[in-house]
Amino acid sequence: MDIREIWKELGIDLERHDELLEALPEVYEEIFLSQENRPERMSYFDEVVADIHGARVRELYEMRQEGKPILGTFCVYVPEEIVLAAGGVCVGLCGGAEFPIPDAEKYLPRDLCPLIKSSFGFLVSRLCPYCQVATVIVGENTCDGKKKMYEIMSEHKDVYVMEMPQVKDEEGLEYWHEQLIKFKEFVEELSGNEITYESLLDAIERVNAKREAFRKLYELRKHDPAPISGRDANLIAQIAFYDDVDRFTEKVNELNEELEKRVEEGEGVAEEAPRILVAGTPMPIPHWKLLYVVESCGAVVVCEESCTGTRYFEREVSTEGDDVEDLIKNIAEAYMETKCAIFTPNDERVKDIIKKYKEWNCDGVILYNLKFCQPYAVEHSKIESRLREEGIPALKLESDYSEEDVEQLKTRIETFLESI
Ligand code: BJ8
Repeated sequence: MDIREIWKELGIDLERHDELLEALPEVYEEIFLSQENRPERMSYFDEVVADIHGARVRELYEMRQEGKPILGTFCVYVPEEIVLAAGGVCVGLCGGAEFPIPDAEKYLPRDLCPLIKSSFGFLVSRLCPYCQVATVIVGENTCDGKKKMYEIMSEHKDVYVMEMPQVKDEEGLEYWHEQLIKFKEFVEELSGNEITYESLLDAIERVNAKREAFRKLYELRKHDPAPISGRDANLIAQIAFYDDVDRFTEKVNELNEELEKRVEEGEGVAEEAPRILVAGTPMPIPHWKLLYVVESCGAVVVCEESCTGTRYFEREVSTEGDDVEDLIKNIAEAYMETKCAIFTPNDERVKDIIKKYKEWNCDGVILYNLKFCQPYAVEHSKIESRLREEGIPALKLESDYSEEDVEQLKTRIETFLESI
């Protein structure tokens, strides 16, 4: 079937969808393809973006036709392993584009995080085939904005919401474990498949392999000069949310082989450039602005402490245990390690940022949050003072998906880079 036929069947607003895709090639050329000395194996990820609503949407559409459930998600707390074990697929739906925000503002307040508005806007404007192909959306009660948005979203699509603990203590872990058991039962009912020890173990191993590939990629970025730019590494993380798990892992491993050679030969993307750690809110596709501006100012981003970065791959799920119960417990424990600002207290995050600053041999930290994201904005004030005490140069930045503040960001970043 022609892809336009698929889009039509999924209820996409074809005219506006054409408009949305029209701008992409030019922006992509400027931000990614114009970079000098890019790893050749970025070509796979370039192809994925060039066909962003094509091949993968077709795959998902066909899976859905076969009766496999497609679960649209908005948070790294939704356990992909459980979905895979039931024969389903997880697709990250976090929106990183400005385009559908006016559609969202018909329902949601303007003073709301752009990630929430963009994600919601894509759904109500019928501009995202991933939203349309999803059998159900899985929300999670993390920040207040998302929590309340899911209530309105459920008027437009089936939504299952996972409850989240707020505190990481034993009770919190127990509560979270119970939520995972409920989620497992929900996914089993949706798919009509029972999750067995074998299917869950296999899913854990596959997702662990994806995380391991990522870990290697980030390890390689510790070298000086960095073998890959920050914007390319971040693009890979963005694609991880919707690509096929096994194919993606293979492609990242292939890229890692090329990067290993680069490291051996002392080849990199930006010699003697200041090395920056960006810590903060996720940067979903196509929110490429911040890393592009930082690198255009002459620095190189070597690590992102974010859910489109280290928070995505750091937790490895243990395969120890004899039954499904044990494995679910392992998933609960591993996922609770995620250092999201919605938890209180979250002191381990500042320690983690300091550790990463040292390990990635950085010259400065940019604490970044999307506008109106209270959990990260508040936490960053505290982290900024801690970094100062440690003598670590830090810059706090806040932005959204618009282009309006690019010049202002440039000025602030340039001044910061001169000071380090
Ligand atoms: S685990 S960071 S993916 S909740 S940026 S929508 S927090 S107002 S995305 Fe997140 Fe899960 Fe945490 Fe990660 Fe709210 Fe902040 Fe917006 Fe955010």
